[in-house]
Amino acid sequence: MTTALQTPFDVAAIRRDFPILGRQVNGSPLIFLDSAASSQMPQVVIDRLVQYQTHEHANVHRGVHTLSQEATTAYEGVRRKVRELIGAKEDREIVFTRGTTEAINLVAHGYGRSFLGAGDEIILSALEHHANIVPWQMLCEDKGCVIRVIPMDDRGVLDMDAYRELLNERTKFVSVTHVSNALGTVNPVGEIIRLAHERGVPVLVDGAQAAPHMRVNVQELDADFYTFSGHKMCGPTGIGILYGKAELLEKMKPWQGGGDMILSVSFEKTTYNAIPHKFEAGTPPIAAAIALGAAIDYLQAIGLDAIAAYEHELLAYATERVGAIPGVTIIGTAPEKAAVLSFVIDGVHPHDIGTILDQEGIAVRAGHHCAQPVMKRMGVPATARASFAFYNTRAEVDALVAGISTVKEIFG
Ligand code: C6P
Repeated sequence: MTTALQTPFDVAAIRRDFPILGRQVNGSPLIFLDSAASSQMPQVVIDRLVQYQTHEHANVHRGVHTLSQEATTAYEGVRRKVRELIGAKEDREIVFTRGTTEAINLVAHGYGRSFLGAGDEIILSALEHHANIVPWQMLCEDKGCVIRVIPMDDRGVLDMDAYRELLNERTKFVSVTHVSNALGTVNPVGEIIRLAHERGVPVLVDGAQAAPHMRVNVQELDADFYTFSGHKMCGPTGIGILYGKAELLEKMKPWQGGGDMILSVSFEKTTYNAIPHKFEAGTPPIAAAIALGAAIDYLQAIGLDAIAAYEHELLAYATERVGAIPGVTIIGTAPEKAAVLSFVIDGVHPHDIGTILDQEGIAVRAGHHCAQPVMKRMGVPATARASFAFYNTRAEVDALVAGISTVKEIFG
């Protein structure tokens, strides 16, 4: 088992922990600049998955036999690790979901359907991923509530004065992203929460692009709900987290019915289990949860503050170099950004940028990034997006710059 080193930030050692970073793509070394879509897994996480599947697999919370008890202990142990990672007060405030999308849908359903009604207003921001728009629209269709949107400026910075004006006696919920996946803007979520709480309005923070890149403390933020995905933070797909304050989770209705979320069932009446199990119907993604625990250990060993500092420096370097290329425009120039560099090249469709870079082994995402309203506001149909993790290097940024030059030559 390898463990990445901390000080000084030893990116070469870290890269050795990720077997995939050693592979070739289209005859060139892989340069993976798509971690915002899904990050790579270090060997320790892969090993933990294999260990569980090989020697420990059993269902949780169901068996008196040893394997089931071991699996339950490991699974519940990850709940504690998540609680520690995000500074939550209690383990029972951590709900395992399939990912951020499911976590937001759970709140829109479990909270929204009980506590929001006709004419009530939900404030979102102009920077949201579709996962933090569509569940609220579905709720509004059914319940007659209304979505209001905090606008942003040309840099991708939210207009906080407009937010203050949007907040009113009809506001019943605020749901905003911590970090924009399309532009990289870091939103002032602490201030957004503080202002909402002055009016007693609960706030959900979509932390999908924040949790992998910075230290998050839900109690310091005073977030009511906080959501993120395992596969963007060196864990596997199929596992995500909903944090919710216990008093809110307790008054919410369960979303799905079935095993684990019940205390007793008869044809006349079902009694629900306590939180968080009330929201975990059916057999959960046990292997993915246990591997997420290994990913959290791995990130904690490096240190989220060290990761944030390293990535900040890398993003500044990439911004300077890519921004200096004639004909290239960076989309999203907020002063506070994390891990994401979106750009367009004059006269070249972003999909062509992505395809040509791929020929050189460079993986970027091209398209609307599941954030079509962001694209519309920025006046572009799509962008190419390089997104960084702590295993990326300046040399990879240089390769991206060279790749962009190739794109420009081809489209000459
Ligand atoms: N963004 C991207 O390439 P899931 O798919 O449930 O793990 O995460 C959804 C999601 C929610 N909010 C934000 C801010 C996100 O960035 C994402 C996922 C990926 O940007 C895939 S579209």
